Order: sequence, then C-alpha cells, then structure tokens
Amino acid sequence: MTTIDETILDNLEIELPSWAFGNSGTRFKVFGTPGTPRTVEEKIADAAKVHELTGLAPAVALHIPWDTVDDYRALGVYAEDLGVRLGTINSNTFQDDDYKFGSLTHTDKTVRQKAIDHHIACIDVMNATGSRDLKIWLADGTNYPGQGDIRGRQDRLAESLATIYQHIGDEQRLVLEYKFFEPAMYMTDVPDWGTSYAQVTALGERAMVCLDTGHHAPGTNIEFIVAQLLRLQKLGSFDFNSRFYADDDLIVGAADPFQLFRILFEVIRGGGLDDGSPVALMLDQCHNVEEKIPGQIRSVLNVQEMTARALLVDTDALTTAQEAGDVLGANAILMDAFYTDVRPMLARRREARGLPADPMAAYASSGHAARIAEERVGGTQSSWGA
Ligand code: PSV
Ligand code: MN
Repeated sequence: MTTIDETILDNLEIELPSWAFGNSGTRFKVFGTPGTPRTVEEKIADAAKVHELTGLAPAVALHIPWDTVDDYRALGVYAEDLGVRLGTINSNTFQDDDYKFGSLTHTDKTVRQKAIDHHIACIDVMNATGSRDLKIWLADGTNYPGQGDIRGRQDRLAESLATIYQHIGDEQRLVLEYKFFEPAMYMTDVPDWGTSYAQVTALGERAMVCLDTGHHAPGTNIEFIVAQLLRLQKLGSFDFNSRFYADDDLIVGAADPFQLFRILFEVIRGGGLDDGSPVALMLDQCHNVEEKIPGQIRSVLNVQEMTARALLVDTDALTTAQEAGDVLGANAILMDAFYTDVRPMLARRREARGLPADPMAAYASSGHAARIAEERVGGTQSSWGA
C-alpha cells in the first residue's frame, strides 16, 4: 500500500468561477433559483461559503464585464473579510455586436483595437485585485468554408495577443483557452491545445495554455494532452467541468470520474501539484437545474477525491510492471487506486482541520439555502451578462 502525499492533499486549491453562482441554462430556458446572487458581492459570499465548508476553494474568478464594480480594491477587501481572495480575471469579447465576425482576429482594425483595449482594462482590474491570471477564451471563428481567411485570422490573433501581452506584469500571466467548436461551427480560431501552445509560445514565458476539460471532441485522450503540456512547461491552468456531448459545463467528475482520475494522475506525474507548480486548478461550470452552492461543494470534493485516489497509485510498482511489459499488472495497479474509496480518509482529515466531515450534509442541514432565499428578494438575479 502506498502512503499518500499529505502535502499535495493539504495544499489542494480549486478556484471557483463567480458565474457558477448566477442563473444559467440552455438556449431553451434559463431557470431561476431562490437565493441566486444579485450582485458580485453575493456571488463572492456564496463562493466563501463553499470554502468555509470544504477548505478547498480560497479564490474566486471574476468575469468582466459581468462582475464590473467601481472599486476593485474594495471588492478585494470584501472578499478577504469573507476568507477568500479574488483570482483569475476572465475577459469577454463574445457578447458585443461589434464582435459578430471576431474580436482579436477581426479584419477591422478598430474592432481588434476595441478587443485589445478590453483586455488591457482587464489587466487594470488585475492590478487592482492582485490577480495573477488573465484568462482569454475567444468565440472567434467562422461558420462557412471561405467565410474568412484561416491564415490571416491566425496572424491577426498573434499580433493582437502580442499587444496584450506587453501589458502583462512581471508577476502576471496570460492563459489562452482553446475550444474545438461553438459558437463558430466550421472553424474556430483557437480550436486545440496545439494552436494555443503555438500562440502562447510566441508570446513568452508568462503566457500559457488553459485546458478546459469540456472542450474536446468525444474520445479525445485528455490526459495525453496534460502530459504533453506539462512536459513542455506550458500547462497554466485547468477549467474543470464534465461533458456528455458538447460544452455541457456539468459538475466535474460527474460524467466520467475515471477520466478525472486519469487526468489528475498525469498532473501529479508531471509535477503539476508540486509546490511552486504553475498549474492552477479552476472550475468552469454552470448549474442549470441543481442548487448552485452545493453544486460547487460537490465539484471541489470530486476533484479532491480523484486527487486522493491518483495519489494512491503505487508508482514504483507501476514503473516496474511497465518496464517488465506486464500489461495487465500495470493496469491493475492503476485500477486498484481508482477503485479505492478515499471518502472515509478525507472525512477524517477534514475533521482534524476543524471542517465538517461531510460538507454536503453540513450545507444541507445549515439552513443557509433558506436564509439566502429569504434575504435575497428583489433586484435582478445574476445571469449571463449580469
Ligand atoms: C465558453 O465555452 C466558456 O465556457 C469558456 O470555457 C470560458 O472559460 C467560459 O465560457 C467563461 O468565459
Ligand atoms: Mn472554460
């Protein structure tokens, strides 16, 4: 039996997205939930509740302009008073009419400049909040063959990113997220890890790739991408979620916990959870029909559980089996760890740290959901675009 690396478990941090606490849905319907935050402060308070019960989520990511406030320093102090900090700043160039045919890749210089200026404004926010990462996900792409010049769009993207990167401070990073389709259907300008890697490598060492687990074609071996990006020292961050069909943004580990285990095994194998690692773990999820705060609690617990299982892999025995060509023996070593129920061990560790043994049960019995439903009356519930 392997002894688990306690430090990795103790240091595990998963950043929460502010937008997970707002209403979301499909193009068919967005359902509201009583108690949904009306303001960024209420979103941060919900994130703080998740951290209070799990000890796993000390940071919350903001999305600009959804989370725009007048005073970001004051917002940072507000977050700190609640026991969390402000994390990644996400830009948004996908909800403005000017971006219909692209943002950083647009043929019109004025539109490109507008998108660049938005990112520079996001860096100003980071300077005020002390955030390290600017995360860029672009909706840019085309729907029909011939609609745009594929090569020209890549060139303009490189130029725009280089301009933004000049504003990234010494302690800051730019992470470029890829997604294989949607909203563009024929061709997406940053569709895969290779394109993101090529673009960020041209920028410099403070530019890295963001891997959103929901952004791959069915059947893609995501752990291979993880291993490769770690090898290249360009894996900057994860957006965790899970998918059955497309960019479903469901609870991480819900659709395929074994995939999450395999990903985390490669993260650990590549040093991605070691002290000083550049790899940031974040959720990027939406809770369309389930309660949002417990949805986020469940999510960070899933990441913690699969990390613990991945840490249980007897790596020495695995290497021996691999080198001996013992195919089934090697596979069994991995599966032994995956099939181990780590929940009792994690519950004991939580209690030892003064946390509830079962954060889901603690939230359910706390009356918090009823309290915020009663308090948060009036105003407009946060949703896409607010
Ligand atoms: C759109 O697919 C998306 O979910 C990306 O994954 C971004 O990270 C997120 O929105 C927030 O902009
Ligand atoms: Mn994402």
